[in-house]
Amino acid sequence: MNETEKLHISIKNKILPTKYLYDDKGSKLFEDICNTEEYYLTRTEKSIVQKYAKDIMAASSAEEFFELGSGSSKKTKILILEALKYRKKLTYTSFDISKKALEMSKKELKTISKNLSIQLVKGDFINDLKNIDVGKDRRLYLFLGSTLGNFNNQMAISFLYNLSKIMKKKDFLLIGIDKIKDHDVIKSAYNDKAGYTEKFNKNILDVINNKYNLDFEKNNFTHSITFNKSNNQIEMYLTSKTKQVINFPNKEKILIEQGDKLLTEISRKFNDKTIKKIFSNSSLKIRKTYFDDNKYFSLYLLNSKL
Ligand code: AVJ
Repeated sequence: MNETEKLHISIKNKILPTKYLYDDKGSKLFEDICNTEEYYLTRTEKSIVQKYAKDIMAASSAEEFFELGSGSSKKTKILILEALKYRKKLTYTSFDISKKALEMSKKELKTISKNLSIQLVKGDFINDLKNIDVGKDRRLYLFLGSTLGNFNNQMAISFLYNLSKIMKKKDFLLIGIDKIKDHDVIKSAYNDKAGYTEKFNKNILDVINNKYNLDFEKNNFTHSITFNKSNNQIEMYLTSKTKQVINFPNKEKILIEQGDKLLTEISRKFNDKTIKKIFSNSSLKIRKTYFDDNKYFSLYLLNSKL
């Protein structure tokens, strides 16, 4: 099956592939979301990193960093600065699907120190992880921002298990996880008043239009969010304002009814039990857990059991 056929089936099932949210424009918009008052995740995670940077670096004694889905690397910068207090040399690799994110990362880090060497790798962490160079040094993998929340249980486990397989005995993984909390607090994080989340969500249509030569019209959709209580997840949708037809280059058509909701992203929220189960099913062992006073967000430092 080719890519267009896959996308066709996906749209018929009312799902738009989440990865298309993160093109260059989307990565920039996500950065804007992180700076909104409503989006508590980034600043909370940053405060935990700040508070425990020394402990994280002492526990992992990392000789190099490898960040998955790094975005702008602002939080990782704190850890890099901590590591450079004790190390003469450090390599940082940023692995991201967007060239813009890699550039933002480079811009953030290039002036830190001549002892830091920066590598940029463009890739999709579901498909390209198996091809990365695992290195010889003690590596700290970083997977921050609760990006794991984008994956359903099965995908989360297979992703983390694959990571566990490539981790050497002495390597660590630092992962950021958003926790279950007041549902209104969660919902407003995905519905900021300034409208960055709305722009971010609708941008997926431009990305798909360009890539697949389709004719989605942004103005025919509204941004909508629900909190699915049985799965403890935010679901982000584009809801159709009208009955409309999407035309494919091969002349196939998809009919979309008024009120139809196209799912663009899930963002799961975890409790200790649900996340621990995922880690143990992925052959990962928790070494340290860090959190903020409100217990809004957690960082876990893990080893591979394989
Ligand atoms: C980058 C996947 C962690 O799920 O909170 C923010 C993406 N989507 N607002 C999240 C996102 C809408 C974000 N992650």
